[in-house]
Amino acid sequence: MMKIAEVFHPPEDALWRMVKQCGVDHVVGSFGGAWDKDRTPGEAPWSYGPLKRLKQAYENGGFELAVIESRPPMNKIKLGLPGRKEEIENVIELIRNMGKLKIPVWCYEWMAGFNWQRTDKAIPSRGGALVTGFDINDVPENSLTEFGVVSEEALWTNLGFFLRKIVPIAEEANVKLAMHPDDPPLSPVRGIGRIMRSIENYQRLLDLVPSPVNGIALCQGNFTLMTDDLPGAIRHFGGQKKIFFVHFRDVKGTPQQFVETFHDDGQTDMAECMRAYRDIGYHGVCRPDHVPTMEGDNNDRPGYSSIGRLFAIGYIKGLIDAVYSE
Ligand SMILES: [Mn+2]
Repeated sequence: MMKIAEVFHPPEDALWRMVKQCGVDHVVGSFGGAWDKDRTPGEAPWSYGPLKRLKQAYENGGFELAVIESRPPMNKIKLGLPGRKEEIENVIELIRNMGKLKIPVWCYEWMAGFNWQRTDKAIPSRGGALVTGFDINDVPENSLTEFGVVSEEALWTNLGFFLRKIVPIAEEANVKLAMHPDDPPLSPVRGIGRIMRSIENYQRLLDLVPSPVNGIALCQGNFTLMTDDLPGAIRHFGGQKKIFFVHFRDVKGTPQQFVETFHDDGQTDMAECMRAYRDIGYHGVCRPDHVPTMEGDNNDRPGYSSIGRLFAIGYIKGLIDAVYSE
């Protein structure tokens, strides 16, 4: 059965307890932060000690660590720049330590230069709740980054190089590699190619280095912009046993122009998605991912409002109960 997780980092706070009160028992972990008083200067957060203490901190709060969604620096790997060898060594250390600690899934992504992009992070939605959005017309034309123009083929080449190094390590450690899509799923953005942006390209990823550990973080907000048939895509990849992690969320619009939405207010048939996860036998976790900022919360972290998360958890719990009892 699909399980719900939330993402936060130690130390335990009110959000942890609210999420626990909603009946959530799993967490998506992120490392770093000043909470770890035992970390020695120069000790990487992905080394064994800090990772073990991270897992323990979550367990002390009543949460099982299901996924790591942090990454060591990887930009040189993605761009094929000098120094990528050291970056790959860090990823190898992370994967091996996750294996030792039995943390089953690592969520990574292939967005070079910069991560998710929005052109507005305070768009009024239902009842005045605030959501983020993207409009290609609001991206300045001369907005190249310091990395200049980066081709999609270069990104594929570097991804293949990376996977041929990492997949054998992940197989040995029994850690699944879950590739998160580009957000927005559009190419290029600011001169940098984006390859994790279509159903076909995801199939190419899986075929690039075939392995039971080479798979997908199915972020619905992006995948639903790639296809008119998201449930069909879930069945397509789920049939190959390639979905390792789910971001359960929705949007309205196109890759060029979209806004995020409440879970019950987007363009996707969420119930049919849940039926697809049920039918493929998905037993991993989902997390709500981006949620609207609701009354009573500030918009300091757009997409991660505490109250918005509670609505999302309740919605997903109801959907799970309904669909799995059909
Ligand atoms: Mn996502």
